[in-house]
Amino acid sequence: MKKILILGALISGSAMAADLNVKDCLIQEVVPGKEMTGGFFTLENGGKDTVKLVGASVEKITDKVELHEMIHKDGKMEMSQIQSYDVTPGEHQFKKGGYHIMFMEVKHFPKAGETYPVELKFDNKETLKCDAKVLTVEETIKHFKLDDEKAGGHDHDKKADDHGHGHGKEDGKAKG
Ligand SMILES: [Cu+2]
Repeated sequence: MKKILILGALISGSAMAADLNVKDCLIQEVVPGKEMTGGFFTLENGGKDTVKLVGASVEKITDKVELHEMIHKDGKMEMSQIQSYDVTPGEHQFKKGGYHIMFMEVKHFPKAGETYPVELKFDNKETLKCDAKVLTVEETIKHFKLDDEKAGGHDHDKKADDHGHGHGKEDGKAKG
């Protein structure tokens, strides 16, 4: 009888929590020479209240995980750390080139095909867990259909550089 009561308490406890869900968790492989990489996921807030995402952890990869946004600066997209993200009712996609979590000072380098448990932390003390699949940089770009855009950094699709070169060499050095 006591067991049933405890179980009942657990169920009602979680039913009181905000209606939050996480899906499509991904981690991009670390670009060679780097010690940081991004994590992506989709958050669904099925409740009526805004909840703040305040942090994340993936203990196996690093102790240092930041929340990042992308901002326009001098005509370029740059990453910038934020302290929290308002999860308003609805769906929120954290993606390459947009909001993401950033694994800093990576000590264990994740390999494509592996999965790691990611924990997201909210200001109401709730946490959400998901298994994040590791994708190569190319797979990540494909996943977010970023082929035609700069994905915000050095690691964007090489093809984007194929045009735009070859100018500026015509300034009158005609010899002979
Ligand atoms: Cu970042």
